[in-house]
Amino acid sequence: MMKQIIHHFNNSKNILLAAHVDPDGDSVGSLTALGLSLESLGKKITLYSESAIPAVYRFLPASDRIVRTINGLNGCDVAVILDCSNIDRVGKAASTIKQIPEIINIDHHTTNTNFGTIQLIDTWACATAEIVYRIIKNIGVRITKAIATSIYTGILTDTGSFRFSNTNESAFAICKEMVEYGVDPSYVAEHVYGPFSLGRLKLLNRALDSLEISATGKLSIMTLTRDVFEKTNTHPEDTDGFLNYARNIKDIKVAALIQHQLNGNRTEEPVSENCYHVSLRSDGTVDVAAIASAFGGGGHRNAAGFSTELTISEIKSKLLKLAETI
Ligand SMILES: [Mn+2]
Repeated sequence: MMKQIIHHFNNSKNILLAAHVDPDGDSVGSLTALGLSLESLGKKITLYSESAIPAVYRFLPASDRIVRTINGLNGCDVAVILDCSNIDRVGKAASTIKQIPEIINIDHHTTNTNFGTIQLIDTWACATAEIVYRIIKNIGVRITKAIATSIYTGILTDTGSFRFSNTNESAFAICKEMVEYGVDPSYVAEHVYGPFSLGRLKLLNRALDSLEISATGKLSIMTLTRDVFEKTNTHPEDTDGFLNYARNIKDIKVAALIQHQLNGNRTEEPVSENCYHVSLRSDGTVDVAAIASAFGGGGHRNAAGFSTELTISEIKSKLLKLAETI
């Protein structure tokens, strides 16, 4: 697979790289790291993310070059889809991207559907950025500080700062190497975990206030509706990390956050009025990817999610029913 991918990169002229909607640090970091690497080989690159890049990741080099729309194929001969369990995760452009002759699927989700013409899926990788790192090493690109910062950020954020169960030896080894290439860990942390806005603190307050615990004591549910985002002048990206509080409660095995789907931070184009996004986190003993799959979503064993048009009370009663079995 690695050989085939490098062969395709070497023989291509014009490469489209795409992240998933509502991108996280791994998705954005993988996008900019691989994009800058391919550009250094003389390739024309297009970096694509349907959603705006969350403010905390806008410090990443080349993040300002990520486009939110593509007009046709523009001569792209290869597409690279990063950190997406299925191709529709790239959003509306999926149907256009599907027409690109070579589609390379690079991911670490256990729920990956094996889409594309070439797959490089490693569910043991701590982050897609780990797989991107291996590709970059294999192509022989010189790792600049910009590329290193992108890889470091992908691994740092996807491992929850080396706390989650996907934190492996490579996470430390690669990040150590990235620091040798000039990454400044405190600079990255300042941006990624930087000071909260007042609105975000108020949103956290509302989220904690909404906490409900199942009768079994094993499931916690937080709920945030559209009006709360409006009142606190915040966006869905501001809920990043909230689930850690709900999951860290004693005896809790699964934490859920139900929020109005506001189409990422693109509040200008809301999705259907009553669509909710549910994020799930596990303490490691429950496979939340399986729960999310039952609702048509996906993810990892310990972090997954799904979108649904069920009402809040329907979602809660389904989740509470599930809680009786965990
Ligand atoms: Mn990831």
